[in-house]
Amino acid sequence: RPRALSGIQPTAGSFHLGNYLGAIRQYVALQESHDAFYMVVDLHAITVPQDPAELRANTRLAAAQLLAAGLDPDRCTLFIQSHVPEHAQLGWVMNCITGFGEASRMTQFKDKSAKQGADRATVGLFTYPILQVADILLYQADSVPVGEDQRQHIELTRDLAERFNGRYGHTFTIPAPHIVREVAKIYDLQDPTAKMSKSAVSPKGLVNLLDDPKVSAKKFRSAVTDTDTVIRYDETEKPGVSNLLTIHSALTGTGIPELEQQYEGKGYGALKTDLADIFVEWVTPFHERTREYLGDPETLDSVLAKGAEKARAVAAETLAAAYDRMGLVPAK
Ligand code: AQP
Repeated sequence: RPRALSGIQPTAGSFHLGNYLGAIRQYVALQESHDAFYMVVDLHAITVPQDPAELRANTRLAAAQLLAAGLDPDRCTLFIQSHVPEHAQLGWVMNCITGFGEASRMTQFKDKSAKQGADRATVGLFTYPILQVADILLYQADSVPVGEDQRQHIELTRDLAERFNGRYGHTFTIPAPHIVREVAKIYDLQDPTAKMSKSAVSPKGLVNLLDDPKVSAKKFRSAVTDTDTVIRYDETEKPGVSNLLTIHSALTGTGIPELEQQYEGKGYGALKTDLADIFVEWVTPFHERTREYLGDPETLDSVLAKGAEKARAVAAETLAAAYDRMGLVPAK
């Protein structure tokens, strides 16, 4: 079976709807066809300041949400990144074959450091895409399910894998991004030209999965649309309506043309109210399942421990091969 690998940050506590539709749903689907590895990337979370107690709690919460979303420990390997030390080790190797200019071109760093202020951004934040390269290459991943915002990092991964293979002989599988076009970028409900993001300007545009469903329903009902009245998919002219149609279609499985027909002659209010209801219906059992996993720390720990063991076996083999090819003397 081909391999799939992806990671998600525990930073915000709750995942948001963009994370779910853009990435996590694809994690769940790929369990069926791939030998899949998924991790909570706590080492990426510490590239920005974190409160230790919150990070600890959010890491477990992230794992619980992934299970609640449908990851099945019998069909995939779920683990915490820092439990597999090879990530940091191969990350260093990758740092050493990346050009400074090349790393400087990563747009996510530019955006995130601009938000924090250039002086406050850490070197860790700067090199985080390179750690991500190591995350992917360690597992010889063929496919990396991510949202559109990660495309550039997957390109970097491919470049570095090819560079390493070219210099030292074939060591790494060249991965491809698995980006599902329809849901690759879910937009902010208040600013439908901006990506839905945990660092949104206004919390009103961000739908957190673990918020009180009533609060989220209200956000859908007050989503920004336009001054027209026709419900039609048009990303350029009608970004707000198009985003709502995308979310509706993803949650119900109804195609967008069918939705356009269904809402012909109806106002935006109907679409927003329906979507609020659809979301609440979907998210309520998700809350229950998350609570169940959190309430059973023994099971959660055991899933994560088994996952780390399986992940380490693969990661250690890849790291040893990379070290050897580069000329590092193996320890006796
Ligand atoms: N709006 C989105 N639409 C589709 N996919 C998205 N992803 C994030 N936002 C959207 C995808 O979710 C996965 C996990 O993301 P992450 O852990 O890297 O978190 P992030 O990208 O830092 O999330 P945010 O909310 O976008 O954070 P900030 O505000 O810090 O940039 C990834 O596969 C990502 O593509």
